Amino acid sequence: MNQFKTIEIKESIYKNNDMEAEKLRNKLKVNNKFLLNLMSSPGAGKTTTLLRTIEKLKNSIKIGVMEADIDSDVDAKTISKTGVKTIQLHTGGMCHLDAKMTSEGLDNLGILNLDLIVLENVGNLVCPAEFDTGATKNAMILSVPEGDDKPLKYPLMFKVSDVLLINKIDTLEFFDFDMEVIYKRAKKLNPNIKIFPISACSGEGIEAWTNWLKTEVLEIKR
Ligand SMILES: Nc1nc2c(ncn2[C@@H]2O[C@H](COP(=O)(O)OP(=O)(O)OP(=O)(O)O)[C@@H](O)[C@H]2O)c(=O)[nH]1
Ligand SMILES: [Mg+2]
Repeated sequence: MNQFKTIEIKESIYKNNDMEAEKLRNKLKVNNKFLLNLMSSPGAGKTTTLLRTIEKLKNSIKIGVMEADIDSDVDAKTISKTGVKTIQLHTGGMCHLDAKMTSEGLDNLGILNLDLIVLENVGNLVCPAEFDTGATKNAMILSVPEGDDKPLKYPLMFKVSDVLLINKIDTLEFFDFDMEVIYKRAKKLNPNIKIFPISACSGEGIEAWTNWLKTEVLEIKR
């Protein structure tokens, strides 16, 4: 039997998403909960990075995960094996989550005993950038095979993200991907963006990323 629930969530008809998102962010802060919205194109490595992150942090931080997908529960199955509280959200065809949908997901997950909740958003570099989920921080993953031109093509995603994880650096030798160029392009769009080059497969760079995340999660409790 599956260790997680699956919830069908509908697009909210609530127009004022920004207001709703701000309300959720404040509620999370008051309750000392940190919600990380993890975004990327399909296959950039959200689930693999999450597995590494859970492995590093689960002994010191209580983690819960919401897996959002149009359909399927492949990722929820993978994540639930780590033993962290997991829920699958089906968006019914929608390519993003808004604040109301996120809030509904959190209610179903049950966050009373959690410090960090990670939302693995639907794989897409466009729609999730347009809808504030109410998360404490937004993190995006760009993987090396996708190319260093992505800030030029999908600037909003880089603008709304607090963190950029450059994943699959173990493949750098096979691709024409310029690290210096990607830093320049991302920082031009968002001077405050934190950048961590990682390989979710080899584990390279994961320590710096999880140290940053842990500090942020503990900070919200102060
Ligand atoms: N070489 C290499 N492959 C990776 C790395 N991280 C992930 N992958 C591979 O990339 C593929 C996609 O990884 P996922 O973690 O499923 O990506 P995702 O972003 O969760 O995908 P969706 O949920 O479908 O959007 C898998 O075959 C992973 O093994 C990495 O650091 N290096
Ligand atoms: Mg995934």
